[in-house]
Amino acid sequence: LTSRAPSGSKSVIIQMFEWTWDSIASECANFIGPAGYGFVQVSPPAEHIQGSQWWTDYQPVSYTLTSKRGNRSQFQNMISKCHSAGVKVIVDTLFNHMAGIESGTGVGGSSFSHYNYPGIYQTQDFHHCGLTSGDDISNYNDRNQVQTCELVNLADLATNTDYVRGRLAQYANDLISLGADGFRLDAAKHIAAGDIGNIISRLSTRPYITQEVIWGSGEPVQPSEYTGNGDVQEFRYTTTVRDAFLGGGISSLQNLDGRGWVSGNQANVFIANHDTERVWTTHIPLFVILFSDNRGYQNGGSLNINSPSNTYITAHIFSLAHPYGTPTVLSSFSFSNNDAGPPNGGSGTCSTTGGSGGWHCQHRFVAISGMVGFRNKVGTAGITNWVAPQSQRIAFGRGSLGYVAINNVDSAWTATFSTSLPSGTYCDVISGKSSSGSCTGAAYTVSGGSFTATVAARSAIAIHTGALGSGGG
Ligand code: LAG
Ligand code: CA
Repeated sequence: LTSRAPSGSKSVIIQMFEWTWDSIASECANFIGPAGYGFVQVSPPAEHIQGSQWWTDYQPVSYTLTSKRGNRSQFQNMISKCHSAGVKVIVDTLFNHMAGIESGTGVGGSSFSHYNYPGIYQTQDFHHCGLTSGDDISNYNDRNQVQTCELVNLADLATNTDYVRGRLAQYANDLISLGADGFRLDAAKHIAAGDIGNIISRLSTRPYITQEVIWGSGEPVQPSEYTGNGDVQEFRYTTTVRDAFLGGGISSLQNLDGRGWVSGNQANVFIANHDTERVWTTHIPLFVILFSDNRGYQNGGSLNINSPSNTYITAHIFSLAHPYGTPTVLSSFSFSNNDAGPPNGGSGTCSTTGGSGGWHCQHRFVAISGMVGFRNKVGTAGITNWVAPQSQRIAFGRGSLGYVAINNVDSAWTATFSTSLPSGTYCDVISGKSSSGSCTGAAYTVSGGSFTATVAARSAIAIHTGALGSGGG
């Protein structure tokens, strides 16, 4: 029904969290396009409440395209610049709700109050679930509460009505008219899957759709209900990969289909997003990870840039090497409190291979951008030559196109790996790249179906046929 991220070339998404439209336009041209990323996912563009916190964006007050990230013409210019660089644009979109605060004026000057958005929505256009005090969701085991009560007091749109469906489709069609290629549907779990299906049936194109449906143990609303609409963000992947890298063992990650998760070709996956990175800021004792299912972390938590032993990086390498799901890489900023907005007024800045001025620019990390080239090259090739000599050491090929080894222990791993890669010299894309036929980092020579390498402690190596160490190969 919906168009999907291409499963072969250029399928990797970057979540450009809080980047302004002008700064994304520049970054598409300067780095993102040339590096081979397929998509940027941009923060919500609709007019929202005022405030310095990042989360003002999740409280829309009108569908005027004026946000902290720029105006309509800047938004359109960003899409056109990204398209020129070969990068598609996914827009974070709020179909579930409007603002939660009682009244005010949005960043574009629109006045509003709770349940009254002049010219757009009035009281009758919202669910007033009448099931809980204050109409707030309190019990995730009650489907009606989850989908018709209010998520943290956010005015819950009556997405079961023709008018609201039509108005949301009109907004999405406006974004499509400006070139939007896809939508991340915020809080999709809080909208009946059929309501989403109706809204997207009204769209003028078949955009890429990824739906935020956070799985919760025993809950009635399941991610599988949403696959008819498009991709689903599979949060069980995020927590499973976290737990494996932090102690459970990465050898358990070979087969990710067949676990009851949405299938890999319907999953959008990430090591962290903007919600989960905000929870896990200190080292959590191992016993908590292993023996507590109810960790109390918002959205289940995840690895983040402060995770121990380089696991944030090695987990990204795994995510980009493994065929399960369409991967999103979060590109975010450092913060000392969970509410803080981005540095530099949201104008993103990077150094050559990382961040600057408070921005992380994870998408520029050598290991991550190198693995984007790997993923683009290996396409849909299956896992081959999987070995896991220890629970925290894995290596595998992707057909005869690529090979990766991940060493998640504190000592170096020297081994001879069997591979179906053709004989030749390959550049390790974790430590460098291929430049004019030579490697800026390590190089490995495959001969007669094997190669020997030393994988440093808490690190990885990756080689593929798109990054050769000499002109031959
Ligand atoms: C999402 N996915 O379902 C977003 O990924 C997540 O970032 C959003 O929460 C949430 N759903 C609503 O779109 C964020 C912040 C919340 C914030 C909310 C609205 O994590 O903390 O709530 O955006 O701005 C804030 C206050 C609440 C208050 C609410 C309404 O923290 O205390 O009740 O605003 O005024
Ligand atoms: Ca709802």
